[in-house]
Amino acid sequence: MIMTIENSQEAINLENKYGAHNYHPLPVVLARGEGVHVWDVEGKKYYDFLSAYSAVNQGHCHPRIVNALKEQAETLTLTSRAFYNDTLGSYEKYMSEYFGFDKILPMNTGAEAVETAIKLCRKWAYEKKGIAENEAKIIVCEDNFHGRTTTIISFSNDPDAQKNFGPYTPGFIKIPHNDIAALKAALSEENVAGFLIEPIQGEAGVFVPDDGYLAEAHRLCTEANVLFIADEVQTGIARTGELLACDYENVKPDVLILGKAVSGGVYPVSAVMADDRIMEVIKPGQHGSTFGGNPLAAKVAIAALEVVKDENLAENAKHLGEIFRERMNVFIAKTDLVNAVRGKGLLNAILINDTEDSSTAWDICVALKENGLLAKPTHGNIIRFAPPLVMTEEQLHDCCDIIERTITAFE
Ligand code: IF1
Repeated sequence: MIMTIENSQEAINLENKYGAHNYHPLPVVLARGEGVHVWDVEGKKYYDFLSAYSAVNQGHCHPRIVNALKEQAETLTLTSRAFYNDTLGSYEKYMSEYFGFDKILPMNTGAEAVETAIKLCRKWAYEKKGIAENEAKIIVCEDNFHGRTTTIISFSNDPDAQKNFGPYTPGFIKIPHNDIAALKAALSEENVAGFLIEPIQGEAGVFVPDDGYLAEAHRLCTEANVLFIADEVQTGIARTGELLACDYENVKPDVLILGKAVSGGVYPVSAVMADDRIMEVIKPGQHGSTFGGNPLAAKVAIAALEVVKDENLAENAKHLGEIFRERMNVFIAKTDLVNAVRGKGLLNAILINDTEDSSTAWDICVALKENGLLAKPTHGNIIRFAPPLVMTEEQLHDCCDIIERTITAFE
């Protein structure tokens, strides 16, 4: 029997009783979303300043994307890859041309796409670079977040993500993000196959590397015949003010990983993009997924990416991001509670002036919720701010007013 939720507390109680406790959500129960706004069960309206961790860049329930879903849902939802269908080829062509690669390997979640990229890199290393089988090493960055599968958490240094999930997958070398000397040293090691990097580290706290870092890292990888693998699951799809964060430095990754806003948050869609010289190592039966590239995903993703282009979301994110950081810096000069703001486009974070283990950042987010804006701390004293990219300048100023007013009340 399906229960109708009468009030927020009822929903919270149900999740507490029947759901694994693998999250600690902010105490708000959402019932509807439209554009930059969401409403809770009691009908209270909020600005969404998290965008489902950058999956809803196009705004909640974008009509063009929802209509694409509806139309395809009444036509053909899933065939599996045991047969061809009339949407996959056009989707693959669309994605290859949109991002400038020869081919796509379509998957569903970001972690699956990261796992796919790791397998692709290793296979390329053995079959093209000539590294001895099972000896391939992939360089990763400390404080990375690439998902929650067993192999991915094997190279995490976040105890919460890793502890008691062993034994761990070997074959990874950890170096600090934004450190060229460390990358040079790692590239001189034996059997290096790839370098997997988030152009901006999201979960770690929106760490933007120095200008030129990505271009130099990519150059060094090319020189060492090592694949530069960009995880743009969170930074991609116009979030940072360019279509991809790598675009700021004209870096074309050897392997590009996409997810989240590829579908505008309407359906799980992820993808790995690469040119033939790499993608051709995958032969029939060597990788796949029941839902990978299904007709629903294909039509939803095309609509979501058309919206990114037609509504100039990258330009808007770049423009509003500059306004946001400017307003925060003026505010920071007037308050002791915030140390810094950092980010690119509309992927930003503020640093609360308190100890890592203090609850101030959390308490501020609860107060922001009371004042009609939803955001959540990443780690400790860092609050990530990532509104949908369809926000207007007026709405952004309204949100900055709420943020400043709320934090000031904490002084
Ligand atoms: C959660 C974090 C963000 C990602 C990058 C791959 C994935 C993610 C750069 C995996 C996913 C999500 C996961 C979600 C919360 C969110 C998150 F806080 F976990 F770290 F955004 F920063 N690469 N990030 O950011 O994609 O399998 O989730 O589709 O697990 O709570 P996924």
